[in-house]
Amino acid sequence: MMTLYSGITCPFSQRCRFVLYEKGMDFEIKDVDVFNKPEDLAVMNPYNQVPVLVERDLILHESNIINEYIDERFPHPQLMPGDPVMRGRGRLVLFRMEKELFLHVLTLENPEVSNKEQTRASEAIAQGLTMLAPAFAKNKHILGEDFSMIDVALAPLLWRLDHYDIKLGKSAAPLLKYAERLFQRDSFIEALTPAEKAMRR
Ligand SMILES: N[C@@H](CCC(=O)N[C@@H](CS)C(=O)NCC(=O)O)C(=O)O
Repeated sequence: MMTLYSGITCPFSQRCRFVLYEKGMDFEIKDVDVFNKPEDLAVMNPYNQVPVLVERDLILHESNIINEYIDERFPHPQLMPGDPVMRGRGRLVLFRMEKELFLHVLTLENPEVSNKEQTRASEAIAQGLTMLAPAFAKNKHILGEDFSMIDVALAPLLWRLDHYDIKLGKSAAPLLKYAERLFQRDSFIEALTPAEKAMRR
């Protein structure tokens, strides 16, 4: 059985919980308080961070790497595109998402950065999301019609917009509608921790 070491408010851990519940197989989630980390976390992950996935003698870290492993190990429903061209495009979108959005999420998750840096990070995210928004007037999901791993990767940020005090203008309406669709998935709801549920009322 797979065990996920997961931060109770960690957006990267939420990605992995979301995929585990999408797949619907047996797994165990061990809640980790990132401000009081268990000693063995540093043994499992040289960066001493969650999420970490353990399955027998395999230990993985990095949310997108963990999620691709789960997707290949349990192929139904398949979350990375089956077609190599679309899969390549999907990986590129994941890469850009990390560089252009989640780099700033890391700033917002870091309690040691100044208010000025936090504001700059929120503004950069707002700008990035606003650029993405018009595509959702046409497309149901990031890669088009089908829900995929790329939607999984973005969802925890969309869930935290109020929590991070990220303000979006009217032109982001299609993105917010898309977000509401994601939030209605059973797997998304099941994967939320009580602390994450409290982020949105
Ligand atoms: N790039 C990593 C980011 C993981 C990450 O930043 N985890 C944070 C919690 S959200 C953490 O463990 N922080 C504790 C620390 O860095 O000491 C991923 O995608 O898994």
